[in-house]
Amino acid sequence: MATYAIGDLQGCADALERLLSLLGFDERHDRLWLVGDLVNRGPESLRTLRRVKALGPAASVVLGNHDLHLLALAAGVKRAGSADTLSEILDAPDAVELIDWLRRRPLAHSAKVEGESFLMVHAGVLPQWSVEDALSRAAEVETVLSGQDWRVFMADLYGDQPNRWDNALEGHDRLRLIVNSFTRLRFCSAEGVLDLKTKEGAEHAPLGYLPWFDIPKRRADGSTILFGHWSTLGLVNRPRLIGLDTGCVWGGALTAIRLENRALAQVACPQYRAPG
Ligand SMILES: [Mn+2]
Repeated sequence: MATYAIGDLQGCADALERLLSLLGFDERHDRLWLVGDLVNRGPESLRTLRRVKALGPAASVVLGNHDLHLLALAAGVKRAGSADTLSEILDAPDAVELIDWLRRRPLAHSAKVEGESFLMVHAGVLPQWSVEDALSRAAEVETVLSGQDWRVFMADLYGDQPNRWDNALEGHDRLRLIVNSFTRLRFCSAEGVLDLKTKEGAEHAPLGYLPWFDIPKRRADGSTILFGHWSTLGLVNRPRLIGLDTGCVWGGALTAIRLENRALAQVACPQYRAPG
């Protein structure tokens, strides 16, 4: 049995199949961890979503910002942008099942693999949060998103404020900051103020900000954190940190890492260009 973590798919179903073949992945024995952003921008979001859902308990998935965007479109609280490639999902005969499955995925996933503790999120973990804090805050959102009133929650999800964690935050402000931290974070200050504007690599940190994982005395550093979302950062493979977004949909590569021994596997991906 092997446990493989794979970076942002963004609808690149062909790359996923090629990578699974390269790994010799066997869903009866092996496990797949996916860092989120299963869909959007790429060519085959519907095929990708169906494939991952069909893996059942063999796949552990956390939600990314593009997955949430799909949920917002399905909830009718946002309109598709020109670069979105999600209409085939919304128009599919199994759209309801796919959306209901997706909104029941977590924001954070933790497990031990051969004695090592791993925590998987899409983008980042605020430096003020321990692993236990992160899991309990993720659970607050998961309860709402998997419940009856998830569309109401989606309608109030978007925005960049508040931009700093405070345990006294309540209601949708609290949930919005939790979601932004897990699914959009790249840079923050030592005090935990989020910068949600800068999308370039680590050398482009705004003054007073650092990549979230380089903030000194980060409280969740007892677990190895797996994340994606940051394609301009490229592959990160440090003692307690693994970043897996290697820009598959942008003509980069799709990367897998075997958690038992950190063996890497990659397939090259053609840059997707939308027709027309
Ligand atoms: Mn993302």
